[in-house]
Amino acid sequence: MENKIVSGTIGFIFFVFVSSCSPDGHPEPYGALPSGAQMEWQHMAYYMFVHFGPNTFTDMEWGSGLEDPAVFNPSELDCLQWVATAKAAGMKGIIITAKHHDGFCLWPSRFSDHTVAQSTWLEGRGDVLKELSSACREYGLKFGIYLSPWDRNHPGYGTAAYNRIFASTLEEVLTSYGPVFEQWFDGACGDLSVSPYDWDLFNRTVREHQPQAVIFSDVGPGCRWVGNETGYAGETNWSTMDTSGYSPGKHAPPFGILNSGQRGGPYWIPAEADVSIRPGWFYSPATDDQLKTVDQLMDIYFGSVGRNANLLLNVPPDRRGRIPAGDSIRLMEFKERRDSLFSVNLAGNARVTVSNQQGGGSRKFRPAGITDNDDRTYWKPADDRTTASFTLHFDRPVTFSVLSLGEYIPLGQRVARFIAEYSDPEDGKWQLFARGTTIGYRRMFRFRQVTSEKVRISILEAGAPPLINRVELY
Ligand code: FUL
Repeated sequence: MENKIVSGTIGFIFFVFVSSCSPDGHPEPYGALPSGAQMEWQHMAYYMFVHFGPNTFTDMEWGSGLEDPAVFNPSELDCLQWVATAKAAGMKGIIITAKHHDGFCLWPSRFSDHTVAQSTWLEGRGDVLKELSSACREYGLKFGIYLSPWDRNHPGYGTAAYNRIFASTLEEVLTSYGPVFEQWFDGACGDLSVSPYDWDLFNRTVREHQPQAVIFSDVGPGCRWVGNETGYAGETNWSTMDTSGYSPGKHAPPFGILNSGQRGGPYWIPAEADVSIRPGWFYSPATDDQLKTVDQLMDIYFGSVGRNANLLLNVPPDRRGRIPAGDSIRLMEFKERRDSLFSVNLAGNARVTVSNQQGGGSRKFRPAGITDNDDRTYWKPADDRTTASFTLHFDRPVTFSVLSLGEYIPLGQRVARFIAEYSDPEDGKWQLFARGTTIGYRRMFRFRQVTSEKVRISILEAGAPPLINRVELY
């Protein structure tokens, strides 16, 4: 009896598997593909970076490691306030500098004597990671760790023993504070001539203890640095790359490659754009009046999230251990601007026609998959088509100044060139209003207002039949 149930279950699974692969036009995957964890990460789009530590109190960007741990003494540390701020700002998680280059650990590490335990804060009994991870859980935000391999304090740094010390430190953090969505490895380093970093060991340690964590570095493997600290991905931005022969830091790929990825690269390593709301990464009273404006933040948003990257925006807590009011207000203004811009997606009301469609009468891959606001549905032209177009028809003219497009990336990033046109209300001729190269998970454009009853997107070049699952007009 039990056996029957088991074999019945297997039969069912087999049936589902076979039928989902049956020849009804289900597209073949193309090139490197994202993992489930990378897909979840991609959906997050925008999250907070928090630089906090002795530098907050000494007005430094790179501490020497010789700082007296007593300098770390936030008077009103409140991680709930950080998390509430991030949540209200529309961010989906927080990555904290658990240990920056100065080596100071924001948790009482067993592998260092330069930590919160040696500080004056809460008489050495505090643990920032504990407070932050539990605040994240309470608010439903994801928690991420920045841990600098470069350690200007640790006496073992640069010696053969250091790789094990760093791996143990990593293991300690990754096994003490619950799920970690991203492990951030900084490429900046000191003298490694005696003993280079053992990246395989570091990555293995992450995989062992937090298999779902996306590993960030100059070369991934989970996601990659975008090649600058200004928050901009390339207008061309492939999530694929060939990292063979490269490693984080001094042997990283050229900035241009990091910024644009590589068409046909064998690994899926999407870009993450990191930038600070202030001129520096750490808090300084000198930068209180130098916050990025809402216009600058909007430009960065379109330059990162709008170019197939995730945005990691740094908002450093002050010496009280709170996000200053000015920064918090700026985040809310930025959120309000996005909310009002993206409030009504005009494309949702459009009728869609396509130049070509998967044959066989399949209801899957219908043109409506482009506008139905469902990430899992998409339009697919016939198997032999790598160019195709779709048109949005409106009952009456609509006015818009933003276009957003997206590919169904679980089956690979395909589009290499496209144009967007509207039909001129005067003479019905097609007028170009945007042109681009890659699309990927999301590609957004801003332009001067357009009014029309018809909008046409033409894919002019793709490595395989384009699978478009998103078009939005605002
Ligand atoms: C860099 C570091 O050197 C900066 O201090 C900062 O942490 C930035 C995010 O990464 O490599």
